[in-house]
Amino acid sequence: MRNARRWTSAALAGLFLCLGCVQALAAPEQVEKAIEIAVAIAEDDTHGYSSYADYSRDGDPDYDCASFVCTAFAEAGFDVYPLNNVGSMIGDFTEDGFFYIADIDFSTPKDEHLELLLRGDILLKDGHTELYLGDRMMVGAHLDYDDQPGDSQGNEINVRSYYAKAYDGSVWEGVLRYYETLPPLGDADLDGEISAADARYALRAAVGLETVQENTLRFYVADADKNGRIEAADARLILRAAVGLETPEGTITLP
Ligand SMILES: [Ca+2]
Ligand SMILES: [Ca+2]
Ligand SMILES: [Ca+2]
Ligand SMILES: [Ca+2]
Repeated sequence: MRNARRWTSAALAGLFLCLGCVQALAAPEQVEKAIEIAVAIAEDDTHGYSSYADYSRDGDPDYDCASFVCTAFAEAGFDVYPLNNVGSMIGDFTEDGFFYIADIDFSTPKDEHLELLLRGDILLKDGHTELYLGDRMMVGAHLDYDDQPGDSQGNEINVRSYYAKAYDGSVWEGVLRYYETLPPLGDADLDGEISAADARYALRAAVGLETVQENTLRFYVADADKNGRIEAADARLILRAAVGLETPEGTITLP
């Protein structure tokens, strides 16, 4: 036990040095297309915010938060309904290759939870959604500020700096993320590659500093030895895999 603890703190100390080596990879090509469409809508101020009815938020000329994000993904070729409400997005998107990831703790400081976000993640909470762009930026449709169609002040739909906590104190609850291929076994931070950051995440989960719900994508990949628990042994296996000493056996198995 003492040895395990010593290994744990030594590994954590070493791994902290490695943070920052993993950053803003490009999203899958089709997600990049959705980002491009979303940013173009945001920059075209003939489009503003409206949420009253489907005909007023269908992009002619205005959108609400959900129709803005969903239209961008629909126009990029995803089989999703452009006029979803926030409440119907998870069901619709997870039928088309997206995973809903609900175990990121958005109440932690930004520096901690931003490590777990990827460019192209769709941020969700009850009643609101925005699209994360990486590098602490996001794009979304917020509010109708000028009380008329369009975005005369340029702040109704725009690219802005990332926030976790809204004025009402609520934080994001999860993200919808698209994978062209499932993340490899051991990829505990779900960014598609095995690195020391994954070992760090698994280790934090093993000692209770991160909560990983069972039957989630992250649980399956973090349990690198596939024994049904996330423990220091998984972190050790992932760390060895990150430096090429071994490969976690097999693939993840979804329920
Ligand atoms: Ca705008
Ligand atoms: Ca307006
Ligand atoms: Ca990773
Ligand atoms: Ca395990």
